[in-house]
Amino acid sequence: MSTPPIQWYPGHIARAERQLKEQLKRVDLVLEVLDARIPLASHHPEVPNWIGQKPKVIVFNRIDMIPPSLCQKWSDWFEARGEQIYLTNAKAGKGIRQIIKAARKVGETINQKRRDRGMLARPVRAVVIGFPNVGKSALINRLVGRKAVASARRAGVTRKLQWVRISPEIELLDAPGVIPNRLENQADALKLAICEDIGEAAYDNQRVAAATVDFLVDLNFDRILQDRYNLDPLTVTGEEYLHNLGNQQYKGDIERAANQLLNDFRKGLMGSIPLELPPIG
Ligand SMILES: Nc1nc2c(ncn2[C@@H]2O[C@H](COP(=O)(O)OP(=O)(O)OP(=O)(O)O)[C@@H](O)[C@H]2O)c(=O)[nH]1
Ligand SMILES: [Mg+2]
Repeated sequence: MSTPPIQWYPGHIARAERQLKEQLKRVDLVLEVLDARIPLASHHPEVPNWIGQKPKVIVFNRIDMIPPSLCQKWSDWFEARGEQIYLTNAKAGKGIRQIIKAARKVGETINQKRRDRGMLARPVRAVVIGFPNVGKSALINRLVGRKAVASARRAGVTRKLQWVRISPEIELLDAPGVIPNRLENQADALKLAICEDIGEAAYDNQRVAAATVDFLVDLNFDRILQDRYNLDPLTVTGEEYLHNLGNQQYKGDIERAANQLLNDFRKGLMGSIPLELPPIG
């Protein structure tokens, strides 16, 4: 393929990763936020190495963007691997109480140990980590119950690490999104681009929009495209589909067609569409 691979590792992410590793020494608990549409591609492969033996809570966010039946399937899939996921919609504030409960439990264990050693109790310190734009800051705002940190529809909103006290018992660290310095798997990189979980400087809109069409066809969502744009995706490639859409609706402006298609997907206007399903076996 003539287009260059998707790579994105800007300076602010490299800096964030260094600071995050530094801060990790001071935290008791890690909340790892995944994008429910792509929970495997949005898992940072270095997380287990970074956190070692510290307790981790997997926050499975954006559940409103996939079908409810699939949430259960993912829960079962993770459980079969010995991991529990916490289902959340950080935008609407769903699933928040369970996370507070889990954090409090970790705090109680720590403080029991401290008291046994004659030390004073202290708040449990949790860090929220994950890829850019998965909803880390939105989650923090919901946990705190007010708009304490910036959250917006763009990868790279949070630039600095910031502590927020959510109660006398719990302190949270908001971190910028971190991604691997090389995106080895380009299919995963495309999914991240489609879901806007990496910065738009990393990719070509038209290529990512064409890939969206290909993913939707592969996952048997061709009807959605047919109904929305009145064009059948089954007989053409994603690239051809995008060109046809541009010619039919945007006077040959393919970039506009690409932006429209990506926007429709990202805003959920095509419905609740997952780009990954639990692997079988
Ligand atoms: N539909 C939906 N939108 C969400 C959810 N959680 C967060 N969002 C939206 O996703 C966008 C990104 O949220 P942020 O909280 O800024 O994400 P972040 O992970 O902090 O992003 P960076 O700071 O850029 O790394 C915002 O527009 C949120 O409102 C969710 O569960 N469902
Ligand atoms: Mg943020």
